[in-house]
Amino acid sequence: MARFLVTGAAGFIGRSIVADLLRRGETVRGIDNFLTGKRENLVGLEGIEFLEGDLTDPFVCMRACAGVEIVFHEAALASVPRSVADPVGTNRNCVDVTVNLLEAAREMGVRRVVYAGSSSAYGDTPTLPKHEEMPEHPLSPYGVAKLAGEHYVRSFTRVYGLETVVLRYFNVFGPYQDPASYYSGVLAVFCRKMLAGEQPTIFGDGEQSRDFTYIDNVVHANLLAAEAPVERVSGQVMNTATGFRNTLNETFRILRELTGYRGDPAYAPARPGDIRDSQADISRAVELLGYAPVVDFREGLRRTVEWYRASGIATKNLVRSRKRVRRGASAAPALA
Ligand code: UD2
Repeated sequence: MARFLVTGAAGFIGRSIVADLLRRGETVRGIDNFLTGKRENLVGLEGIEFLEGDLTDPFVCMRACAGVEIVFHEAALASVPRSVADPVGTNRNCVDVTVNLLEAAREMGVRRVVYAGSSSAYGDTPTLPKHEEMPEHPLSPYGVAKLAGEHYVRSFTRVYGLETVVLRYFNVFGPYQDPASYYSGVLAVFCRKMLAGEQPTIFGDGEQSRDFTYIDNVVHANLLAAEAPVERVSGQVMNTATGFRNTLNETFRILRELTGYRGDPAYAPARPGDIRDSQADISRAVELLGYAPVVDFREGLRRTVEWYRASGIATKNLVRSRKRVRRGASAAPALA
């Protein structure tokens, strides 16, 4: 019987948490419906008990939670622009799924749920850095959905006594992040394109900034959140980030050095729902979890570029898109 359940186990963040748990010798169950998760992300994770299933089905949630002590809830339909295009799908895969999972966790006697929140909950408030006491003003349907999930999570602590921790992730990046969709995180897209010698596009003037957080920091925070004493952390919301920020223009310049790309970026109009600046105050996670970033932005970018280079993803996509062009097909809309 598995001690841990990781939802969204075939996604970038879920698979990274699973890998760390396995390294520690833990027993792990993973679940994914492959809506955005990738089967190839499960390679190397053969030690887990894997369920293919959709958490919009309450019975699937019950099966997933059976016998489990701690849940890391990473499953979601991420992306601000995707939520602008499909708010209903985002709500279903972020909010409905979370309520179903919490209800199953309660019924099946799960002790603790660690929830993947999002910095998008803060929305476009000018105050920097963002701290957890600030009123949230989510702008995109995605931000609203992730915040609604947080409220459900905290309600299940107050009303039913389920132990919960909300970690508000700030722009996570690193190995295994899907680089091939229009909805992919910007750093994954830029790494793929720049390694393939393709021109990346910056939406807006490039002076928007993010607290880009390397995946190892997020995995570290999750493990701390699972282990921390209940009286200290249950029902709490904590930023999970580095506490710094970089503009996209700065980030492009660092990536140019790391990838060897020689061109300039293209600029296109800003995307609707986009937030200008984001930077976390991480003092609450430091105080309550003993959290500290383990890998800084630049080192994280270096490792990420090396991973994409070694994985051959950039070149594979390049070959595929060249074949499509030769066959006369139009570029697949999934490729950013
Ligand atoms: C939001 C959340 C983040 C996470 C993520 C999940 C904020 C501040 N952050 O990330 O914590 O939940 O959603 O999807 O709300 N961009 C380009 N070119 C591209 C792709 C993106 O310029 O090819 C821009 C984009 O317009 C934005 C920035 O890069 O200004 C970051 O975009 P993103 O999609 O990587 O992440 P973001 O900030 O929406």
